[in-house]
Amino acid sequence: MTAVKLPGELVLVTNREPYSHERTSKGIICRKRVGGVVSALDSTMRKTGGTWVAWGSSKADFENGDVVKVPCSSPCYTLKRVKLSEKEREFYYRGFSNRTLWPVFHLFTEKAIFNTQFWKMYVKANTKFAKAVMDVATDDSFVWVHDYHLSLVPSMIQNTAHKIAFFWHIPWVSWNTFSKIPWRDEIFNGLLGSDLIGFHTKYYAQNFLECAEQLGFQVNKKQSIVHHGDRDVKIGVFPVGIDYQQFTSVKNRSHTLRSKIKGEKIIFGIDRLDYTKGILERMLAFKQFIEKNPQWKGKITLVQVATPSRTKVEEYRTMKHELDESVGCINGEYSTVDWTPIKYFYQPVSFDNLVKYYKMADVILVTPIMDGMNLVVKEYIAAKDTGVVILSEFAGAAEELKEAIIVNPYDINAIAEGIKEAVEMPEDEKKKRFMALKGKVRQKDINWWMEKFFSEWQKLYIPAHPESGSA
Ligand code: ADQ
Repeated sequence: MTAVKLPGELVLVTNREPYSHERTSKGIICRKRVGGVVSALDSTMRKTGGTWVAWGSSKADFENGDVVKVPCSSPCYTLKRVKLSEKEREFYYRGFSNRTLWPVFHLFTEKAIFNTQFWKMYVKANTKFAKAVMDVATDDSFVWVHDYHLSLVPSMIQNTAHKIAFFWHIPWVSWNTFSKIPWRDEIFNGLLGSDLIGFHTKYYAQNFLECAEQLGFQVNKKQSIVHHGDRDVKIGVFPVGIDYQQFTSVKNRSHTLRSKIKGEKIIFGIDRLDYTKGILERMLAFKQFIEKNPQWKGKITLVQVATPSRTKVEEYRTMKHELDESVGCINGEYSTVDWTPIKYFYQPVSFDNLVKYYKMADVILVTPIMDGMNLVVKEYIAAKDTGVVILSEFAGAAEELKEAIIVNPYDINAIAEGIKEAVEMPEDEKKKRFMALKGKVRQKDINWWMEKFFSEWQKLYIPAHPESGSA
C-alpha cells in the first residue's frame, strides 16, 4: 500500500484497456494488454483500487455488460469500457491519435496527416470518454486522464467540479513543431481543463510552458503555472518508474534460453514495432559492428523481439516490411551453418519470458529516435544483477540514467561504437555503472512516481493560510 492515499475514489481514464476479453476455442479468455501506459498504470490501480475507464477494443469485451472487475485472476478494481464505432476507431484512434498526434509529438511531422474528418471523430470519441467518466465519478472523485488520445477530456468534464489531473506519456515538443497542428488551440485548451499536468522530463515541461506563452497565456515559469481564466494550472515533472519488485522477484531461469543461443554475448532489444523506436537503425548498426569487428562473428547474437502494434495503420505495415527485409538481408549475408547473427521475433511474449530474455542478455540496446520515457530500459536494469545499457539520448530515461552508454540514434556509427564499448567493457566498470543505474531505478519506482504525483495533486486543494499579521 502506498503512504499517500487520495481522499476520494480514483477514476483513471486511458484509451487502451488494461485487460481484454477474447473469444477462443476454449471460451472467453481475459488477456493483459501490452504497452508502456498499461504496464505503468495497472500497478498503480492494483494498489489504489477505483475505476478505470477505457476503450473496450476486443469483440468479447461487452458480452457481460460494460463494467467488469479486473485483473481477472485477482479482481481489485473496476474497468468501465467505452464502445467505439468502426468509424471512430478508424478516424479517432488510427487516424488523429496515431497518424496526426503521434508523429508530430515524435518529430516525424513528414508522416503526419492533418485531416478534418480525423479531427471531428477525435472530438466525438473524446466526448464519449468524458460522458463515461461523468457516469462513474462523484464529487469526491479524483479524475486522472492519460495521454495524447484524450487531450480534450479535461475541459469536457470540468463543469462537474471534479478534481482533474492529466499525465502526458509521450514527448511534448517545442512551439515550432506543436504550432503545425491546425487544432493546436483546442488541444491546449482541452488539457488546461486539468488542475495538474504531468510530464516525464523537465525538457517536455519547459516546451509546454513555451507553447502556453506563444498561445498568449500568462505563465509563471518559476512556479510552473499557466494562468487560464480565473484558474491556475500546475505543470509538473514526474518521470515514470516501473514495478521494481515485480522484476526482481522472478527467479533466474534464463539458462535454458541462453544455452540455445550460440556465442559469448547476447544483445537484446524489445519494443512495440514502431518507427519511433529506432529498430531499423539498430539493425544497421549491428551490421556495421559485425563488418568492422569480424573477430566477433559467430560470437555475438542480437535478439530482437517486436510486438505487433497498430497493424492497421499504413506506416506500421510499411515498417514491418522494411524490418523483415533488413533482418533477412543481414542474416542472409552473414549467417553460417551454426550461427545466425539476428534472432528476430514478431510476437508478444509473456511476462515470464520477458524476464528470462532480460536475464540472459549481456547488453540491452534501446535506441528510440524519440521516446517519452522508455520502460524497457528500466525493466532490464531491475531484472538483472549486472549488464550493460546502451540508451538513446532522445529517450526520456536518458535524463536520469546517465551511467548508460548514451548514443545518438540517428548516428549508426555511434550505435555500432556503443555496441563495441558495451561488449568489451571491463568487469569493474560494468559493475560500477550498473549498480548506479540499479540504485536509481529502485529508488524512483512506480510507487515513488504515484506518491509524488498524488501528493502534488492533493496540495492544490489545500486552502492557502491567510498571511499572519496582515491588516
Ligand atoms: P510505449 O511506447 O508502449 O509507452 P515503453 O515505455 O517502452 O513504450 O513500454 C513498453 C512496454 O511494453 C514495456 O513494459 C515492455 O515490457 C512491454 N513490451 C514491449 N514489447 C513486448 C513484447 N513483445 N511482449 C510483451 N511485452 C512487451 C508509452 C511511451 C513511453 C513511456 C510509456 C509510459 O511511448 O515513452 O515510457 O508510455 O509512460
